[in-house]
Amino acid sequence: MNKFWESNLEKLPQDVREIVIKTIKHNRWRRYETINLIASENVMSPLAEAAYLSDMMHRYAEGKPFKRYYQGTIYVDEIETKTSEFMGELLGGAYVDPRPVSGTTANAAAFRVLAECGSKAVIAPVQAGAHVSHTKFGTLGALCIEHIELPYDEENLNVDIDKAVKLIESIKPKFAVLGGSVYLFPHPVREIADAIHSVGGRLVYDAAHVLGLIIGKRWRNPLDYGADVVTSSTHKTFPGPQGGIIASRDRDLFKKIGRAIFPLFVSNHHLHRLPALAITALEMKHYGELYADQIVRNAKTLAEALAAEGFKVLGENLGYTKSHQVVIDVRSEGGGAKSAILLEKANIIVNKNLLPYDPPDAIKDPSGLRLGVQEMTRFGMKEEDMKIIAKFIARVLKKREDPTKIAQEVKSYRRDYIEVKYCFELNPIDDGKLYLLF
Ligand code: DSN
Repeated sequence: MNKFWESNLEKLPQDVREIVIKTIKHNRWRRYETINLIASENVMSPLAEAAYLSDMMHRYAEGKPFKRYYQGTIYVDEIETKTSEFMGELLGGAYVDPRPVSGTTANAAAFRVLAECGSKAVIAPVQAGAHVSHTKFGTLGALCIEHIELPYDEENLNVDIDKAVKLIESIKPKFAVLGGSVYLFPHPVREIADAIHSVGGRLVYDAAHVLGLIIGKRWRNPLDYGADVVTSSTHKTFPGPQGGIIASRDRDLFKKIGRAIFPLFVSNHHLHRLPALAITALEMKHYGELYADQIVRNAKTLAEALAAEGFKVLGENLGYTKSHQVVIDVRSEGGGAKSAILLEKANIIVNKNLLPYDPPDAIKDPSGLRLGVQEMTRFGMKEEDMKIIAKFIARVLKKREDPTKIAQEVKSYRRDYIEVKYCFELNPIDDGKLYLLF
């Protein structure tokens, strides 16, 4: 606990103090003591974090910049315009709308414009990583658009291109969705774009997990390969504030989707995200390639090191991974649920995950774990650290060492990786005190 809280906590009523203490405990544990391998998370730079905690979090600005339904938005308008410009430039030229408050909201707006209730959409097979919002259980279902999975190619852990093209030609869906939440290798964007365009449909690419890799030029930019719309969140390999964006090079389509974001799916768009997103975009302009390069090298190294420790790592024949993710089968270590809990006791945070061969109802105790290296890379970890992480994991799951003992080792290992890298050096946090931008 820092000095400010040490000397001031007692001044608070008991129930308030409890909440403050739990928040401090969470912050310390997750930011300073654990190795976080949740593939969908990241941290902002201190500067972006300070900008996020701005007065904008209290304000409203429904509508588009300079065409609002509220007064008092002049700086918000200017920052939102710049945010869209910066993100569009990073995506190799695109119109960008930063108003969706999440990737799922971005998907909802795009899907709503591309198809009506009762029509059909094809999606990447769930085994190849489709996100729940792409399915009948999530946003597609809420819009009563029928989801049809593209066929799966077990050998390549990916969409089966030939069968997918035939399926698209026969059912003529309104749109296709690629991209997702658990995928190690790029989906076949060009092939699916050509097929869907030949039947008059559109391709949506959900870049939530790989946005930072795309911007860092370590993953194909789907807009260059025929995607009509990119939806994304802004807080995974792209290390910005939690939120969403929509990008497109088709001005008419972009405008239609903009009219669906507001008023259909978002009223106010959580304005404090905007300066934080703009600052992160500029960080990624300067450091994105270096950062993305280290992420993919770290993921591959972690996969190889886990395999060397005796784990069954998916994608062995394909080089394990080209993304920030590594997926392991832990059936022989007791299953995904048990393994994830054991690792948490050792201060290693992961999530259990269905593997391509799991039945969907195994969701509570699936066979696998999904690991993402983007956050630890952001804190400066390199290939050698990945080998050490693999050893920690093996000691917990294979050698069955006491996880609470390993938790202490993880905590001291983490001490060297507290500062956020790949960002501007100015750090408005001093001795635990955050200097807000007032
Ligand atoms: N559910 C998130 C993930 O962990 O991939 C994405 O929204």
